[in-house]
Amino acid sequence: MTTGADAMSSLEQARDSIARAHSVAVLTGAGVSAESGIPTFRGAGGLWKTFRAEDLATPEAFARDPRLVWEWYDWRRGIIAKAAPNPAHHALVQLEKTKREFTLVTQNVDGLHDLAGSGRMLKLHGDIWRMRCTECGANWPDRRTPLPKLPPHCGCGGMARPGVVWFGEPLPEGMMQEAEHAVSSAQVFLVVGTSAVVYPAAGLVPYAKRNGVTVVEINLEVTPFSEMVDFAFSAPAGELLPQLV
Ligand code: BV8
Ligand code: ZN
Repeated sequence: MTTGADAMSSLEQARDSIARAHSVAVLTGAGVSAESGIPTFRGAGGLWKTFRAEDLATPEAFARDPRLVWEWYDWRRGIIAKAAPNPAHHALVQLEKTKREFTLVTQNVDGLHDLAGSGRMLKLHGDIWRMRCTECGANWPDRRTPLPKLPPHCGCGGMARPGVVWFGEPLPEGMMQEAEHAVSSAQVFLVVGTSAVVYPAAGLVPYAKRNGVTVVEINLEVTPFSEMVDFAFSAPAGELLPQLV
Protein backbone atom coordinates (compact mmCIF):
# COMPACT_ATOMS: atom_id res chain seq x y z
CA MET A 1 0.00 0.00 0.00
CA THR A 2 1.46 3.41 -1.02
CA THR A 3 1.82 5.94 1.90
CA GLY A 4 3.49 9.29 2.87
CA ALA A 5 6.25 10.66 0.60
CA ASP A 6 6.04 8.07 -2.19
CA ALA A 7 2.23 8.55 -2.36
CA MET A 8 2.79 11.73 -4.36
CA SER A 9 5.09 10.04 -6.73
CA SER A 10 2.83 7.01 -7.24
CA LEU A 11 -0.14 9.33 -7.85
CA GLU A 12 1.93 11.14 -10.49
CA GLN A 13 3.14 7.85 -11.95
CA ALA A 14 -0.43 6.51 -12.15
CA ARG A 15 -1.69 9.78 -13.63
CA ASP A 16 1.17 9.62 -16.17
CA SER A 17 0.35 6.00 -17.13
CA ILE A 18 -3.30 6.97 -17.66
CA ALA A 19 -2.36 10.08 -19.65
CA ARG A 20 -0.04 8.10 -21.96
CA ALA A 21 -2.52 5.24 -22.54
CA HIS A 22 -4.57 5.34 -25.74
CA SER A 23 -6.71 2.40 -24.59
CA VAL A 24 -8.23 2.35 -21.09
CA ALA A 25 -10.68 -0.02 -19.42
CA VAL A 26 -12.46 0.56 -16.12
CA LEU A 27 -14.28 -1.75 -13.67
CA THR A 28 -16.64 -0.14 -11.15
CA GLY A 29 -18.55 -1.44 -8.17
CA ALA A 30 -20.94 -0.04 -5.58
CA GLY A 31 -18.18 2.09 -4.03
CA VAL A 32 -18.26 4.48 -7.01
CA SER A 33 -21.87 5.34 -6.10
CA ALA A 34 -21.35 5.52 -2.33
CA GLU A 35 -20.64 9.26 -2.42
CA SER A 36 -23.98 9.68 -4.24
CA GLY A 37 -25.68 8.34 -1.10
CA ILE A 38 -26.37 4.82 -2.40
CA PRO A 39 -25.59 2.10 0.19
CA THR A 40 -23.01 -0.44 -0.96
CA PHE A 41 -23.67 -4.19 -0.66
CA ARG A 42 -21.13 -5.09 1.96
CA GLY A 43 -20.80 -1.67 3.56
CA ALA A 44 -22.64 -0.65 6.75
CA GLY A 45 -25.77 0.53 4.88
CA GLY A 46 -25.84 -2.57 2.70
CA LEU A 47 -28.07 -4.58 4.94
CA TRP A 48 -31.80 -4.23 4.30
CA LYS A 49 -33.90 -5.27 7.27
CA THR A 50 -32.19 -8.54 8.20
CA PHE A 51 -31.39 -9.81 4.73
CA ARG A 52 -28.03 -10.05 2.96
CA ALA A 53 -28.08 -9.01 -0.69
CA GLU A 54 -27.09 -12.55 -1.67
CA ASP A 55 -30.28 -13.81 0.02
CA LEU A 56 -32.59 -11.60 -2.03
CA ALA A 57 -30.80 -11.26 -5.37
CA THR A 58 -31.44 -14.90 -6.36
CA PRO A 59 -34.02 -16.72 -8.54
CA GLU A 60 -34.80 -18.92 -5.52
CA ALA A 61 -35.69 -15.92 -3.32
CA PHE A 62 -37.93 -14.56 -6.11
CA ALA A 63 -39.67 -17.91 -6.57
CA ARG A 64 -40.15 -18.17 -2.78
CA ASP A 65 -41.49 -14.62 -2.23
CA PRO A 66 -41.62 -12.33 -5.28
CA ARG A 67 -43.37 -9.59 -3.31
CA LEU A 68 -40.53 -9.44 -0.74
CA VAL A 69 -37.90 -9.27 -3.48
CA TRP A 70 -39.86 -6.52 -5.25
CA GLU A 71 -40.17 -4.56 -1.99
CA TRP A 72 -36.36 -4.64 -1.82
CA TYR A 73 -35.94 -3.50 -5.39
CA ASP A 74 -38.61 -0.80 -4.98
CA TRP A 75 -36.76 0.42 -1.85
CA ARG A 76 -33.46 0.55 -3.73
CA ARG A 77 -35.07 2.28 -6.75
CA GLY A 78 -36.48 4.89 -4.37
CA ILE A 79 -33.00 5.65 -2.98
CA ILE A 80 -31.33 5.67 -6.40
CA ALA A 81 -34.03 7.95 -7.87
CA LYS A 82 -32.99 10.66 -5.36
CA ALA A 83 -29.26 10.24 -6.09
CA ALA A 84 -27.10 12.12 -8.59
CA PRO A 85 -23.79 11.12 -10.20
CA ASN A 86 -20.75 12.27 -8.16
CA PRO A 87 -17.31 13.53 -9.26
CA ALA A 88 -16.13 9.93 -9.73
CA HIS A 89 -18.84 9.28 -12.35
CA HIS A 90 -18.06 12.62 -14.05
CA ALA A 91 -14.30 11.98 -14.08
CA LEU A 92 -14.90 8.71 -15.97
CA VAL A 93 -16.98 10.59 -18.56
CA GLN A 94 -14.09 13.06 -19.01
CA LEU A 95 -11.58 10.21 -19.33
CA GLU A 96 -13.74 8.51 -21.97
CA LYS A 97 -13.67 11.71 -24.05
CA THR A 98 -9.85 11.75 -24.12
CA LYS A 99 -9.25 8.10 -25.07
CA ARG A 100 -9.26 6.50 -28.53
CA GLU A 101 -10.37 3.24 -26.90
CA PHE A 102 -12.36 3.23 -23.67
CA THR A 103 -14.65 0.68 -22.03
CA LEU A 104 -16.48 1.09 -18.73
CA VAL A 105 -17.37 -2.31 -17.27
CA THR A 106 -19.78 -1.85 -14.36
CA GLN A 107 -21.31 -4.18 -11.80
CA ASN A 108 -23.68 -1.37 -10.79
CA VAL A 109 -27.34 -1.55 -11.75
CA ASP A 110 -28.10 2.00 -10.52
CA GLY A 111 -27.79 3.77 -13.88
CA LEU A 112 -25.67 6.65 -12.49
CA HIS A 113 -22.96 6.13 -15.11
CA ASP A 114 -25.65 6.59 -17.78
CA LEU A 115 -26.96 9.72 -16.05
CA ALA A 116 -23.40 11.14 -15.90
CA GLY A 117 -23.06 10.61 -19.67
CA SER A 118 -20.87 7.52 -19.98
CA GLY A 119 -21.14 5.99 -23.46
CA ARG A 120 -19.08 2.86 -24.07
CA MET A 121 -20.42 0.76 -21.17
CA LEU A 122 -20.90 -2.92 -20.36
CA LYS A 123 -23.51 -3.46 -17.61
CA LEU A 124 -22.45 -6.91 -16.45
CA HIS A 125 -25.25 -7.24 -13.89
CA GLY A 126 -28.07 -5.49 -15.73
CA ASP A 127 -30.14 -2.38 -14.93
CA ILE A 128 -32.52 -1.79 -11.97
CA TRP A 129 -34.55 0.59 -14.21
CA ARG A 130 -35.51 -2.21 -16.64
CA MET A 131 -38.03 -5.04 -16.17
CA ARG A 132 -38.32 -8.45 -17.82
CA CYS A 133 -41.42 -10.63 -18.16
CA THR A 134 -41.14 -14.07 -16.56
CA GLU A 135 -43.62 -15.42 -19.17
CA CYS A 136 -43.01 -13.86 -22.59
CA GLY A 137 -39.48 -12.53 -21.99
CA ALA A 138 -40.40 -8.95 -22.94
CA ASN A 139 -37.91 -6.38 -21.58
CA TRP A 140 -38.78 -2.72 -21.03
CA PRO A 141 -37.65 0.42 -19.12
CA ASP A 142 -39.67 1.50 -16.04
CA ARG A 143 -38.48 4.37 -13.83
CA ARG A 144 -41.59 4.72 -11.64
CA THR A 145 -40.86 5.04 -7.90
CA PRO A 146 -42.60 3.85 -5.85
CA LEU A 147 -44.07 1.20 -8.09
CA PRO A 148 -47.90 1.45 -7.94
CA LYS A 149 -48.38 -2.33 -7.55
CA LEU A 150 -45.99 -5.04 -6.32
CA PRO A 151 -45.17 -7.35 -8.10
CA PRO A 152 -45.51 -5.38 -11.35
CA HIS A 153 -46.82 -7.31 -14.37
CA CYS A 154 -46.24 -7.41 -18.12
CA GLY A 155 -48.90 -6.56 -20.72
CA CYS A 156 -49.22 -10.30 -21.38
CA GLY A 157 -50.27 -10.79 -17.76
CA GLY A 158 -46.98 -12.43 -16.79
CA MET A 159 -45.22 -11.34 -13.60
CA ALA A 160 -42.31 -8.96 -14.19
CA ARG A 161 -38.89 -9.36 -12.60
CA PRO A 162 -36.10 -6.73 -12.22
CA GLY A 163 -33.83 -6.49 -15.33
CA VAL A 164 -30.77 -7.51 -13.30
CA VAL A 165 -28.54 -10.62 -13.12
CA TRP A 166 -29.12 -12.60 -9.95
CA PHE A 167 -26.62 -14.85 -8.17
CA GLY A 168 -26.55 -18.21 -9.90
CA GLU A 169 -27.64 -16.66 -13.19
CA PRO A 170 -25.34 -16.23 -16.21
CA LEU A 171 -24.28 -12.76 -17.31
CA PRO A 172 -25.73 -11.39 -20.58
CA GLU A 173 -24.58 -13.48 -23.56
CA GLY A 174 -21.06 -12.60 -24.73
CA MET A 175 -20.66 -9.65 -22.37
CA MET A 176 -17.86 -11.22 -20.31
CA GLN A 177 -15.91 -11.94 -23.53
CA GLU A 178 -16.37 -8.29 -24.58
CA ALA A 179 -15.14 -7.17 -21.15
CA GLU A 180 -12.10 -9.46 -21.31
CA HIS A 181 -11.25 -8.16 -24.78
CA ALA A 182 -11.52 -4.55 -23.59
CA VAL A 183 -9.25 -5.31 -20.61
CA SER A 184 -6.61 -7.29 -22.51
CA SER A 185 -6.34 -4.60 -25.21
CA ALA A 186 -5.98 -1.77 -22.68
CA GLN A 187 -2.71 -0.28 -21.39
CA VAL A 188 -4.36 0.75 -18.12
CA PHE A 189 -7.20 -0.90 -16.17
CA LEU A 190 -8.84 1.21 -13.43
CA VAL A 191 -10.60 -0.81 -10.70
CA VAL A 192 -12.82 1.51 -8.67
CA GLY A 193 -14.96 0.87 -5.59
CA THR A 194 -15.35 -2.89 -5.77
CA SER A 195 -14.71 -5.48 -3.04
CA ALA A 196 -13.78 -7.83 -5.92
CA VAL A 197 -15.49 -10.90 -4.44
CA VAL A 198 -18.27 -11.42 -6.97
CA TYR A 199 -17.39 -13.51 -10.04
CA PRO A 200 -16.86 -13.57 -12.93
CA ALA A 201 -16.49 -9.72 -12.69
CA ALA A 202 -13.70 -9.88 -10.06
CA GLY A 203 -11.73 -12.27 -12.30
CA LEU A 204 -11.00 -9.34 -14.63
CA VAL A 205 -8.33 -8.04 -12.21
CA PRO A 206 -5.98 -11.06 -12.25
CA TYR A 207 -6.89 -11.43 -15.96
CA ALA A 208 -5.54 -7.92 -16.59
CA LYS A 209 -2.30 -8.72 -14.76
CA ARG A 210 -1.88 -11.95 -16.74
CA ASN A 211 -2.16 -9.79 -19.90
CA GLY A 212 0.49 -7.28 -18.79
CA VAL A 213 -1.96 -4.43 -18.21
CA THR A 214 -1.16 -1.72 -15.64
CA VAL A 215 -3.84 -1.97 -12.92
CA VAL A 216 -4.80 0.99 -10.74
CA GLU A 217 -7.10 0.22 -7.80
CA ILE A 218 -9.09 2.86 -5.89
CA ASN A 219 -10.85 1.68 -2.76
CA LEU A 220 -11.32 2.76 0.85
CA GLU A 221 -10.24 -0.69 1.96
CA VAL A 222 -7.74 -3.40 1.04
CA THR A 223 -9.24 -5.89 -1.41
CA PRO A 224 -8.16 -9.45 -2.36
CA PHE A 225 -6.13 -7.90 -5.23
CA SER A 226 -4.53 -4.88 -3.55
CA GLU A 227 -1.21 -6.72 -3.33
CA MET A 228 -1.15 -7.72 -7.03
CA VAL A 229 -2.15 -4.38 -8.62
CA ASP A 230 0.44 -1.81 -9.76
CA PHE A 231 -1.10 1.09 -7.84
CA ALA A 232 -3.50 0.72 -4.90
CA PHE A 233 -4.87 4.02 -3.65
CA SER A 234 -6.88 4.07 -0.43
CA ALA A 235 -9.14 7.08 -0.97
CA PRO A 236 -12.74 8.00 -1.83
CA ALA A 237 -13.24 7.61 -5.60
CA GLY A 238 -15.00 10.96 -5.82
CA GLU A 239 -11.88 12.68 -4.49
CA LEU A 240 -9.13 10.70 -6.18
CA LEU A 241 -10.50 9.94 -9.69
CA PRO A 242 -10.74 13.65 -10.69
CA GLN A 243 -7.07 14.02 -9.66
CA LEU A 244 -6.03 10.96 -11.67
CA VAL A 245 -7.63 11.80 -15.00
C1 BV8 B 1 -22.70 -16.93 -12.28
C2 BV8 B 1 -27.18 -7.51 -9.56
C3 BV8 B 1 -22.81 -18.95 -13.47
C4 BV8 B 1 -28.35 -7.75 -8.70
C5 BV8 B 1 -25.26 -8.75 -8.64
C6 BV8 B 1 -16.23 -18.26 -8.48
C7 BV8 B 1 -15.82 -18.26 -7.17
C8 BV8 B 1 -16.80 -18.09 -6.14
C9 BV8 B 1 -18.16 -17.87 -6.42
C10 BV8 B 1 -18.54 -17.87 -7.72
C11 BV8 B 1 -17.60 -18.07 -8.74
N1 BV8 B 1 -18.27 -18.00 -9.90
C12 BV8 B 1 -19.60 -17.78 -9.66
C13 BV8 B 1 -19.79 -17.70 -8.33
C14 BV8 B 1 -21.06 -17.47 -7.68
C15 BV8 B 1 -21.43 -15.98 -7.62
C16 BV8 B 1 -20.46 -15.22 -6.77
O1 BV8 B 1 -19.55 -14.58 -7.25
N2 BV8 B 1 -20.71 -15.28 -5.45
C17 BV8 B 1 -19.86 -14.51 -4.50
C18 BV8 B 1 -20.78 -13.92 -3.45
C19 BV8 B 1 -18.82 -15.38 -3.89
N3 BV8 B 1 -21.50 -15.38 -8.95
C20 BV8 B 1 -22.67 -15.51 -9.64
O2 BV8 B 1 -23.65 -16.11 -9.22
C21 BV8 B 1 -22.71 -14.87 -11.02
N4 BV8 B 1 -23.32 -15.79 -11.96
O3 BV8 B 1 -21.61 -17.24 -11.86
O4 BV8 B 1 -23.43 -17.70 -13.14
C22 BV8 B 1 -23.73 -19.59 -14.39
C23 BV8 B 1 -23.27 -19.79 -15.67
C24 BV8 B 1 -24.13 -20.46 -16.56
C25 BV8 B 1 -25.41 -20.88 -16.14
C26 BV8 B 1 -25.85 -20.61 -14.83
C27 BV8 B 1 -25.01 -19.92 -13.95
C28 BV8 B 1 -23.65 -13.63 -11.03
C29 BV8 B 1 -23.14 -12.60 -10.13
C30 BV8 B 1 -24.01 -11.32 -10.27
C31 BV8 B 1 -24.99 -11.16 -9.13
N5 BV8 B 1 -25.69 -9.87 -9.22
N6 BV8 B 1 -25.94 -7.56 -8.76
C32 BV8 B 1 -28.62 -6.59 -7.75
O5 BV8 B 1 -27.85 -5.62 -7.77
O6 BV8 B 1 -29.61 -6.70 -7.04
S1 BV8 B 1 -23.80 -8.81 -7.73
C33 BV8 B 1 -23.79 -7.33 -6.80
O7 BV8 B 1 -22.94 -7.59 -5.71
C34 BV8 B 1 -23.18 -6.13 -7.49
O8 BV8 B 1 -23.56 -6.04 -8.84
C35 BV8 B 1 -21.69 -6.38 -7.32
O9 BV8 B 1 -21.22 -7.25 -8.32
C36 BV8 B 1 -21.64 -7.10 -6.00
C37 BV8 B 1 -21.27 -6.17 -4.90
O10 BV8 B 1 -19.90 -5.93 -5.02
P1 BV8 B 1 -19.39 -4.41 -5.09
O11 BV8 B 1 -20.11 -3.68 -6.16
O12 BV8 B 1 -17.92 -4.47 -5.12
O13 BV8 B 1 -19.94 -3.78 -3.71
P2 BV8 B 1 -19.45 -4.11 -2.22
O14 BV8 B 1 -20.44 -3.48 -1.32
O15 BV8 B 1 -19.15 -5.56 -2.06
O16 BV8 B 1 -18.05 -3.34 -2.09
C38 BV8 B 1 -18.00 -1.95 -2.21
C39 BV8 B 1 -16.53 -1.60 -2.22
O17 BV8 B 1 -16.40 -0.20 -2.41
C40 BV8 B 1 -15.83 -1.93 -0.90
O18 BV8 B 1 -14.59 -2.56 -1.19
C41 BV8 B 1 -15.62 -0.56 -0.24
O19 BV8 B 1 -14.43 -0.50 0.51
C42 BV8 B 1 -15.51 0.35 -1.45
N7 BV8 B 1 -15.94 1.73 -1.24
C43 BV8 B 1 -16.99 2.17 -0.48
N8 BV8 B 1 -17.09 3.52 -0.58
C44 BV8 B 1 -16.12 3.93 -1.45
C45 BV8 B 1 -15.38 2.78 -1.87
N9 BV8 B 1 -14.34 2.84 -2.73
C46 BV8 B 1 -13.99 4.09 -3.19
N10 BV8 B 1 -14.66 5.23 -2.84
C47 BV8 B 1 -15.70 5.20 -1.97
N11 BV8 B 1 -16.33 6.32 -1.63
ZN1 ZN C 1 -45.00 -10.86 -20.82
